[in-house]
Amino acid sequence: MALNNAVTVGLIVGIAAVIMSSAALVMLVSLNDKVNTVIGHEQYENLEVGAPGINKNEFYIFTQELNADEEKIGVPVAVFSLTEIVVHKGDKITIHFINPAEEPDDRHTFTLESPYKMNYDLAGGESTTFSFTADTVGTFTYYCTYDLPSMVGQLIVLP
Ligand SMILES: [Cu+2]
Repeated sequence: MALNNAVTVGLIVGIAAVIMSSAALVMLVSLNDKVNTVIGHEQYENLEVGAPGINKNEFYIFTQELNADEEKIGVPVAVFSLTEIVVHKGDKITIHFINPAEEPDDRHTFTLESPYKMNYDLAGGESTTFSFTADTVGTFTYYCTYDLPSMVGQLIVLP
């Protein structure tokens, strides 16, 4: 009889333990889901990782003539070294625009239509630095007036 009682108590304790650990597991899983949701959301909305030694919203753009036969290919073979600039509305952007060509005749421009209307025209060997505020959200193509349609990049202004 004493043995039976002990077995019964043991069984009850065992069942209770299983129920409690299941409940704990369910709570843990749901908590984990919540944490993942929060982390996932923050990663999507806010996570930005820079690189050592660079200032936020400061960009270096070089012009480059690719080693290719322009006549044969049929389009200009010059490019911008940086073809995508992603910023947020209200950011003050600084661009260092550099034309490292040996020949002064190898001109390139950094040009944007309205609302960011600008046109910086550099001879080979010249460089310039300019700043502006990203006050309009959207995607804006910057281009070189001498090397369309191929010498382009995109300024992307997020909300
Ligand atoms: Cu160009």
